[in-house]
Amino acid sequence: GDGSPPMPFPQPVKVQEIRHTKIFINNEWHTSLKGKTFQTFNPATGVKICEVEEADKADVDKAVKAARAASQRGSPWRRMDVSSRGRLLHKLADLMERDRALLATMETIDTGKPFLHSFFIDLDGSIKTLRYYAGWADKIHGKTMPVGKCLCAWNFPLLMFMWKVAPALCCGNTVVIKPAEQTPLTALHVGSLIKEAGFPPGVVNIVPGFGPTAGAAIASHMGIDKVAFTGSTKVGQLIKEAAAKSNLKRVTLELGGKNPCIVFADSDLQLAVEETQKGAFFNQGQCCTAASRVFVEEQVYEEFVRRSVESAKSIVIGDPLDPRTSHGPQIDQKQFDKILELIDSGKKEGAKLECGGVAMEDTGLYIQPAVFSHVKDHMRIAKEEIFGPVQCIFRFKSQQEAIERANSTEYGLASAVFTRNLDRALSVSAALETGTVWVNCYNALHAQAPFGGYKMSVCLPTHFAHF
Ligand code: TXE
Repeated sequence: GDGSPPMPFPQPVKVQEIRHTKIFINNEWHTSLKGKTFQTFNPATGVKICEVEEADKADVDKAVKAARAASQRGSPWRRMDVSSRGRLLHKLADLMERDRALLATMETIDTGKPFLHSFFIDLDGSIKTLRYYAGWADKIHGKTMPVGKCLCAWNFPLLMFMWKVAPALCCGNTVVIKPAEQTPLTALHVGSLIKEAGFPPGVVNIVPGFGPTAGAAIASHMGIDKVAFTGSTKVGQLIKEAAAKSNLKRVTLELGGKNPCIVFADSDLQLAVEETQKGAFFNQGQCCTAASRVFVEEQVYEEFVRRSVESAKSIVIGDPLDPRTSHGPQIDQKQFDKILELIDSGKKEGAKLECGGVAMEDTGLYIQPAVFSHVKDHMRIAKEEIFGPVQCIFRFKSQQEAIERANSTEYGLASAVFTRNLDRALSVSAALETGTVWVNCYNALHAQAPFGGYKMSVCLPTHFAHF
């Protein structure tokens, strides 16, 4: 080295007590009108973290009233000049940087994702998203929509929050946001930072609660002009239906994926093995962009499978707060059971389970990363979104065949091509029906780049990438 001491790793902080567990409306903390609470658990231990106030329809109404009032003509938020709006977003980003280790620790405790991932990926992405949109605040001319509502998934709680809230605020909207019931904690902490940053009351309101109650109230609310949602395709359909049946509010949906990678024999094989596997197993496989179908050209198929198995076996599974851990537990029992059931279906339908795919014996919802070879297109594991650490490897003969099979899905979110031939990279990229195509890499996401897709993966009526 250059003689300087090694960079210390960031460390998780000791969380004695979760301070913010209530409904956030008008920059104040409220108890639920029905007097209900729900529990949130640490998926690595199964231990309850705390109780959170549960918002229902009446609490959503209250939040919408606050958001409406905050966007009235003449309100502080409406009168604020656009560069001050940008400065507020930067201020919030500064506060998140100050609390970065705490937020990363809370995210890890609530989701089970490894601490260093929370710190370097989720927090980095959230802060950069805020700064990116802070820069847009004084450069947008045209119409804005007064009240937006957002519903978020549990796989990237903080990042999804920022993807939705930052562009909405940058345009001068007010929002009501419902975090996923599994992971409300970081959103509520950010509520306290929003107040500290100096956003006027009612600009951001946070209603922790469940889908069929609080979520459905949002989707069908007459006082909301726009809804943005990340979650399952099934619930996405319900939301668009509820929006249509109520006030035709605008809808942005970010739904599932069954994302293909095509690995040609002329690729850097080791790079392809590493990137596709990172794509399959990152965040315990709980990514809408998960690389769940890997098509490998027949000449290198056996070697690719051999190296993928070797690589899967070297993954460090363990306590997500331990910085050495690269793979944590699944989010909850429902997802855990769904994944194991799909793995079982893969074995029954004749795919070869090369390694992993079994639950770990200790406590916690751990599943050993699974590699399936000899997967056929008709199998359930080839068609359904698994949302778990399962890599499916297929064999192909010709480029045309690989493209057709990659595209034959109802989804169209992301894909990747691995080849050293630039002409081929360009022509295959153009032929793949997905919003993003990565070339010789995977999951390269940036606040500055749009994120969208084809078919049943997304529904994006605005030019903004996320909101
Ligand atoms: O999702 P839900 P779940 C996929 C993934 C996963 C499956 C099920 O395949 O295995 O979905 O996960 C809210 N009206 N993804 O059950 O139910 C709910 O409260 C309004 C992909 O967790 O879609 C939560 O905030 N809202 C995905 C959010 O929807 C409702 C991320 C997601 O829950 C609602 C997550 C209703 N009727 C799951 N019902 C991705 N694209 O990354 C539920 N919700």
